[in-house]
Amino acid sequence: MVAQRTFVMIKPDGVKRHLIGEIISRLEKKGLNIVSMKMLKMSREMAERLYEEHKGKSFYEELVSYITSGQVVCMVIEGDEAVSVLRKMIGSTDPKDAMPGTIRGDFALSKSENVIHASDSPEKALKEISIFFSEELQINA
Ligand code: 3AN
Repeated sequence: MVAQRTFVMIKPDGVKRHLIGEIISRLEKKGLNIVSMKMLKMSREMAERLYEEHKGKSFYEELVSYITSGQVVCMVIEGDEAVSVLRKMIGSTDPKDAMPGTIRGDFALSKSENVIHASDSPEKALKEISIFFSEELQINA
C-alpha cells in the first residue's frame, strides 16, 4: 500500500449544521487517517487561491463570498488512493445527482452549499494542502 494524501474541507454550511462529527466519523470508519486538522475562517486571498480555476465563471463571486462567510474545518487525510476514495465518498458536485450513501447525497441539496470539498487530483491535493498547511505535510504518491 502506498499512502496518498488529500485535502478535505468541511464548508461553512457543514459546520453550521453540526455535521463535523458525522463527517469525521465516516472518514475514520473508512480506515483513512487524519494527518492534520484545523478550524478557521478563510480570507478572500485563500479563497481565491483555492478556487483559482473558477475565476470568471458566473458563480465565482457567490462561491468566494459563501466560502469566506463562516468557519471551515480543513484536514489532510491519508490512506491508500485517498484522493479517489474521498471523491467517491463526497459524491457529485450537484447534490441532487449525488448517490445516497455519499456525504453530499445524504446531507445536501444545493450546488453552492454542498457541505464538503475534497481535492480532485493528487496535484490539486498538493496545491490545496499548501494553502492551509506547512510544507512538511505535502507528501504525495
Ligand atoms: P467539486 O467541489 O465537486 O470539486 P468544483 O471544483 O467543480 O466541484 O466546484 C467547486 C465548488 O464550486 C463546488 N463545490 C460548488 O460549491 C461550486 N460550484 C460549482 N459549480 C457551480 C455552479 N454551477 N453553481 C454554483 N456553485 C457551483
